[in-house]
Amino acid sequence: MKVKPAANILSANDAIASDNRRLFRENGVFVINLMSSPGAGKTTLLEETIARLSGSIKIAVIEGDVATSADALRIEKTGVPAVQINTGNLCHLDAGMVRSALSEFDIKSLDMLIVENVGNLVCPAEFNVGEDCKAMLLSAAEGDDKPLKYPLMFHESSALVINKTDLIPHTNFSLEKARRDALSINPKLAVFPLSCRTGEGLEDWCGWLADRIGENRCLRG
Ligand SMILES: Nc1nc2c(ncn2[C@@H]2O[C@H](COP(=O)(O)OP(=O)(O)O)[C@@H](O)[C@H]2O)c(=O)[nH]1
Ligand SMILES: [Mg+2]
Repeated sequence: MKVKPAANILSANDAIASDNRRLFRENGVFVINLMSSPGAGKTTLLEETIARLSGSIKIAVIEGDVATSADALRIEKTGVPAVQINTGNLCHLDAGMVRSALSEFDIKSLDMLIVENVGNLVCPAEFNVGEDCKAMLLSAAEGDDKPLKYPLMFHESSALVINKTDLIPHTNFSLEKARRDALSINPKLAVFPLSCRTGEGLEDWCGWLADRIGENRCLRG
């Protein structure tokens, strides 16, 4: 029986991720890899972000789920192109899967490609897909102990969205503890507490994204 060491799988993935990154750079598209546990609100955040940014920024979305096209259908309703990847039993998207979806888009016309990863707090952080940055969503309903229990996700991300702040009064979630613990793992994290339900805080998050896209345009001419 042949056993493939995990290190080989990761380095094979990194080689494809480098190719993806080159393609994104050549075409001037900013790519963000969005990660969270299932139900934290990734697709809702994308719907709200698209509603605020798609007037001035050309966006496309790759949706990763174990099964169904439900999330890609939700995104298509916003008017933004979306491709669904079903991973079967796999708990993350890898660079090859993202690569296989790219032919569905006119990459050159895009400012930003958002990859919504499979809902999982472990594996997505281990696989680069060629993104410029990773962002992580934690919802108030999940508990404020998650940064310390799943540190890699927080360590690898450039931004942390703390979603469902409207639910905080109904939980024992401490925004301050979640923020403090996340920053202890990664002091460079940009933290955005917000509620996709009420809209509170969404402006700051969208402003951060727009700034990243602006920097990307300058960098790539
Ligand atoms: N109360 C509340 N519910 C939210 C918020 N954001 C998302 N949800 C709900 O959380 C559930 C999961 O959202 P979804 O976007 O599908 O999560 P995903 O699995 O991470 O993509 C849905 O029922 C959403 O309506 C929020 O800010 N507040
Ligand atoms: Mg989703």
